[in-house]
Amino acid sequence: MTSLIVLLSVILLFVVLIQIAKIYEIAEELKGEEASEIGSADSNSLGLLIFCVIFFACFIWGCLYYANYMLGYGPLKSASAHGGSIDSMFNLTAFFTIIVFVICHIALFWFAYQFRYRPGRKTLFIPHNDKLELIWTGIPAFVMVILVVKGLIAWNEIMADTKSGEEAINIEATAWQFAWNLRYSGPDGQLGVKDFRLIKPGSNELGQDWNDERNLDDFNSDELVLPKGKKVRVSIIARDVLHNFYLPHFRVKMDAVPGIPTYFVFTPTKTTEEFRQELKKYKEYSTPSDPSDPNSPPKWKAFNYELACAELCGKGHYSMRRLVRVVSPEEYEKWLTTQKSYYLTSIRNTDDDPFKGKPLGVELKSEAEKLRTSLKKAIDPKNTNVADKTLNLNNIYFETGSATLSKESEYALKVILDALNENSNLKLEVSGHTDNVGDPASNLLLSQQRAASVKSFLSSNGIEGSRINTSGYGMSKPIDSNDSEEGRAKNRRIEVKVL
Ligand SMILES: [Cu+2]
Repeated sequence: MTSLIVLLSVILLFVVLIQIAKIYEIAEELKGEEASEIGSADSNSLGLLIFCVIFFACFIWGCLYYANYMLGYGPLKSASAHGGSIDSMFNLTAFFTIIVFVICHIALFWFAYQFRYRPGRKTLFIPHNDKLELIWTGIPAFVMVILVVKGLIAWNEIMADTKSGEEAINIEATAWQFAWNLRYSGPDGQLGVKDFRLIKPGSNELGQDWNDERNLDDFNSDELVLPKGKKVRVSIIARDVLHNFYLPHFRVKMDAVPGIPTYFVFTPTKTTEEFRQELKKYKEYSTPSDPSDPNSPPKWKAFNYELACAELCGKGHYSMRRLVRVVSPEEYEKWLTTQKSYYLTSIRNTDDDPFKGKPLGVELKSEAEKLRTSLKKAIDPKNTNVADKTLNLNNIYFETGSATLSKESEYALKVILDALNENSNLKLEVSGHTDNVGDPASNLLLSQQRAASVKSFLSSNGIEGSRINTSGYGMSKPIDSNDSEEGRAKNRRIEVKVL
């Protein structure tokens, strides 16, 4: 029924329109052709003129109304060191094009009005004019040259890569449908190598080669955290289709191409908090961030920098948004200490780990640092806590069943050696312990020999023998149960005691 009424209404509307057109035609015939043409030319050209005025009024209003929402204006000034030159390029281009835009439109509408139809008025026909040709080719060419030269200078400046040895934060952004993987280089400052053949969904999304030591400290982060005032180099790559690494507030935008790594170097100049304070000054950003909830925090407070994929890479494209947080260098250092290497947390000692069951340089180094701290505490004469005076050197390794020190032990031994060299009054007791596997008498002998090995290492590095006592306790002083492999491993140990 409803659709029948709609159909009838549409038919009726057509009939009415046809009738109106007929009435108009008859009225025009009565007026005479000439007068009617003059009349319609007058009203049309006046209409165009009014349209022109309204058009420019809307244009100016739009510019003013949206100024504080546009990148580069109001509070949205660039938050990176190079961003200013992109903004000034944009403004320069806008300056020239707006001049042409305004002149062209005023001329277009004014000509339509000025030269509207009049009986006997003839069109002026100019077949060729060298001067005109020269003007309208020469001026745009000149302006183009200015824009291109200025643009090239800015481009070369912005795209300058970091020099080798230059300090920069190295990050890799890998895009796929529909996510980003953000990999930081870790303490060594270098990203480890990858091979697409090593990609293993779920455990090795990037195809990192664990045999490359630079990979071992790399870590991943959901959020892009950057320090203010430090150079950041992002290498950008995609795994499937074209994506685009876009940080609008930093004027960073670069395609992520499968198979061809691209990069961008930039320096953030405003922390997230500083940018929020900038926004706070503008009334546009004082309204609730959630329009449906008047009690939600204002827009400036809810603001975050963001990373977007600026390539229409598929239907889940919008979900590639990531938050970006710029903090002070101190806060960044603090954040770094909370980040865990992907290898150490997810790969270490699994079947994918080429170093499974073997001690690792990075681990030994960090253990040695811990030992250095606790040894300092043990040596401190003000510290009278007896428990602090005995240290378990859990990074001393011997060849199985023998007293020969293996190379990995050097990290821990070096710490002991340093302490003895720095504190000439320091005397130590080195004691060996074993688990309960095997014959007690030979275990006792082994523990004594192992303690002696440590002493001889220290002596061979210039430490007087009288400063080090050694003893072996065999299996008599376990610190854990001997029923599990883990417990037995803990019981096989070397201890030092500050005397
Ligand atoms: Cu994408």
